[in-house]
Amino acid sequence: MTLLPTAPSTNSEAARTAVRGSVVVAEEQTAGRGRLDRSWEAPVGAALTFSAVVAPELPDLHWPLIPLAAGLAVADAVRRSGVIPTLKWPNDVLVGRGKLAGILVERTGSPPVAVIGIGLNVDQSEAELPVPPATSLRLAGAEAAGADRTEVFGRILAELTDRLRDLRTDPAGFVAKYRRACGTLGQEVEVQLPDGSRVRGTAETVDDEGRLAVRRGDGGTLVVSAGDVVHLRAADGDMI
Ligand code: BT5
Repeated sequence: MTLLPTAPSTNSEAARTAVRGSVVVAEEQTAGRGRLDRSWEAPVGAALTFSAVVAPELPDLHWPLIPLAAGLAVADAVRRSGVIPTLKWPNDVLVGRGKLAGILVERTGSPPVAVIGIGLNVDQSEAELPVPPATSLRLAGAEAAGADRTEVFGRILAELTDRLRDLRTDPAGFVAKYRRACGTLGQEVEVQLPDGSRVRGTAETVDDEGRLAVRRGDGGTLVVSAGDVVHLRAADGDMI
């Protein structure tokens, strides 16, 4: 494990050397990255920001399940801090409406490795969080011991190892577990596709390749492999 006081992005740092089995942790990221050129912001020392390099030994078909496995690992790890997380497809970890953790998985090298980047808000106050709705373990009511960064870090790595093993040995069982944990299913959603278009419908299921199936108003089903999902909340008009 490499612990850096500062790095532009732990994903970029981990991908530079791409040593399988390595983990790069940074106390501060100066150019933390989200998906689609978005940024990840966290104050020094209040969050967990790290990237693990793994050689998952999976068929290409199952690589899209890796981010889902990372989301599930984080959700299971933080549950033991006393908070109740839900997963928003594909891999946002929420508590209530607030985003607690973000995940960025990148594939690099030949033979390929997966760089699994995780940003988890641990000790931020309300003022230290960016918009849109975001939360931290502390704000979500984690017990003091549950919000210990070293402890949570260890739990996430252990869960991640287990979920990646599930992916290899029982991918269908893994997806079944993911479906049970995914708060998106059954919700009215709006999906923003990579080309910028938007589709509304009901999130029905996640298929064995990790894609989200959305039933549109006209009865047709759209299968989405990449995109951003907004949960539409008819009751209060709110979206997350
Ligand atoms: C993600 O992207 O959620 C993936 C974030 C991955 C960050 C980790 S940190 C370690 C590793 N090294 C990196 O450089 N990255 C990874 P996306 O779904 O695109 O969401 C990005 C959006 O989340 C931003 O546009 C903001 O709106 C919001 N955001 C930024 N920082 C946040 C935070 N600390 N908490 C909650 N939301 C945040």
